[in-house]
Amino acid sequence: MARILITSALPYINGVKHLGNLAGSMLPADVFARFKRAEGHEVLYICATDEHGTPAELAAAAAGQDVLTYCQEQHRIQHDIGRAFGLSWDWFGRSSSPQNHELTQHLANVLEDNGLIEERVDHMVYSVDDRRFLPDRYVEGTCPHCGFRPARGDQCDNCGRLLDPTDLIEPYSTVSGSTNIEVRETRHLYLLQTKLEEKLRKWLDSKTDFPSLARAIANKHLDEGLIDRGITRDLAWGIPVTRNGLPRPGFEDKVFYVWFDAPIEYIAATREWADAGEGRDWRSWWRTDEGASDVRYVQVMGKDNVAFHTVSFPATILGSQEPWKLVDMLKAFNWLNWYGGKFSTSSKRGVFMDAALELLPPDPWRWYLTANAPEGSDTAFTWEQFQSAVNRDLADVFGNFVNRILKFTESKFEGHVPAGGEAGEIETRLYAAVDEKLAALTASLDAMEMRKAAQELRGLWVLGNEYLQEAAPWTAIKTDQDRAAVIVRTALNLVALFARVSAPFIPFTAEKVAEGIGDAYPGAWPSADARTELARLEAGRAVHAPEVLIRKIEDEQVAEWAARFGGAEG
Ligand code: B3M
Ligand code: ZN
Repeated sequence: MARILITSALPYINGVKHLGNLAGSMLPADVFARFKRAEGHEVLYICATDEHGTPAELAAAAAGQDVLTYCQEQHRIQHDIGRAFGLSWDWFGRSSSPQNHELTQHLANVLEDNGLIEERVDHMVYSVDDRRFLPDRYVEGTCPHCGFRPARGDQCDNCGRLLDPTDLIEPYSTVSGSTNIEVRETRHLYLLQTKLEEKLRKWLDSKTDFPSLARAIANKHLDEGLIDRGITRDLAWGIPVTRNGLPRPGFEDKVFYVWFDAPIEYIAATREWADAGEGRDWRSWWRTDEGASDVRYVQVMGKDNVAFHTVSFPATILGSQEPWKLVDMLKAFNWLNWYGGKFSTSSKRGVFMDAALELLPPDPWRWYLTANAPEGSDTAFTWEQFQSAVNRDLADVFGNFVNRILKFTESKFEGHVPAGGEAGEIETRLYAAVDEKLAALTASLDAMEMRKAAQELRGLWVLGNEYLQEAAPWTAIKTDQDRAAVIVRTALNLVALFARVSAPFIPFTAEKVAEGIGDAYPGAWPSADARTELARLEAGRAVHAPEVLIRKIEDEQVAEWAARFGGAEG
């Protein structure tokens, strides 16, 4: 049994996330967490809302709320929606927690003790009309690298480069739209990443089992050359800047930059988890001198977050010279797009997590988003693809198999697992095929190849249908009761097996199936020994067909949703 720490990128507090956010971080992390728990490992899946920085302030202002109230409300909302989607976080924290304040200030302090933080006089974008500095997203303009407009002050959404607000061409304030903008002097703390370049490269070179997307992005950022990064901002909302536990003179109106404190929240959230329950030890997950060297740490995120997790955050950790656990496996995703373009919060383009659950239960979404995860490249959501994934895979292949055999058992064997008979040649072939698919499914999940894993799972379901088709219990029962018993027993065992291996993907449906078959949920992950796995249910066990497992999506629904949420025309 291993100890596995999983974190998914922390969703920004500024409103309910869209399906693309879900598909590229929280959902795959959840599938992996459920799989690893089923295998019997000790898993800790940590997430949190990312509450600081300009997005929070801007969103609170737009909602007409003070930022504290706004964050509290939005945290609860995101928590509840995540749970409704079945996200099995062990803790869903808040980056504004006292634990994160303390740890962020601590790390800044040791970085400075180690000569890696420096105060610099900086030139920052200042809005004369708004009478304030405009950090990060308070200013937009044209990207100096690719010409995209509007690029945000912290990053260009088009070319992905990290930006400094003063880099922008023809900047304007997002507070007022004013272009009456000057560059003024202000003091900030800089993390001297240039001094850490060698250490970072050495560390990254050792991460040979990072999947290719993560490695490519990480190397690109290192090769572009590291720069010293400002880690404070002229903002009111955030973690106050201290030195040795006291307010830092000259920094009373400044806070740490959101991207400095957000990844630290992975650790702080684990501490929130420990503080909230008896007998929980956060240090054994994070301190390599207190047990965390045995932990396998897996991070999941969208591609735009990779640089922060392979350069900035490791710079903080390595620079501290304290024994903190670093990531072992970083799984990154491309974009899930909405038809040809992007999901967009402001123009209400695409489906958001709350709206999705008003249309359908979580499992159809979970299945589609996993089976079509934007892994190798960006992927586009379309209603037609979604409908087909739900109707063909879930309803026709999975649901149909489960219902067919359970209904048959109810009508011909009084709803009990039948006794008698010996497995024959068809079963022997089935065992071999199931062994192979199970091994492939397990390997894909281990490698976090989500699309492939979903394909292998679907392949298992197909084997069930093919087996029923070939063995034809409805014919056998007319002439050979024992033969029919073997087939039905084997198929019921397949149902039980499917419930266990489908649970990470479609937990709510899997639970109904497990209940129908009288099995514990969630069951243990099966061994790749189908002969044993398919002889598990004892004869005489009562089973029943569950109520509608998967409802098919009608063409009229697709038309209605496409009209309501926009689609091809967008
Ligand atoms: N909140 C950005 C995002 O949601 C950011 C991730 C933080 S991870 C420490 O894409
Ligand atoms: Zn650009």
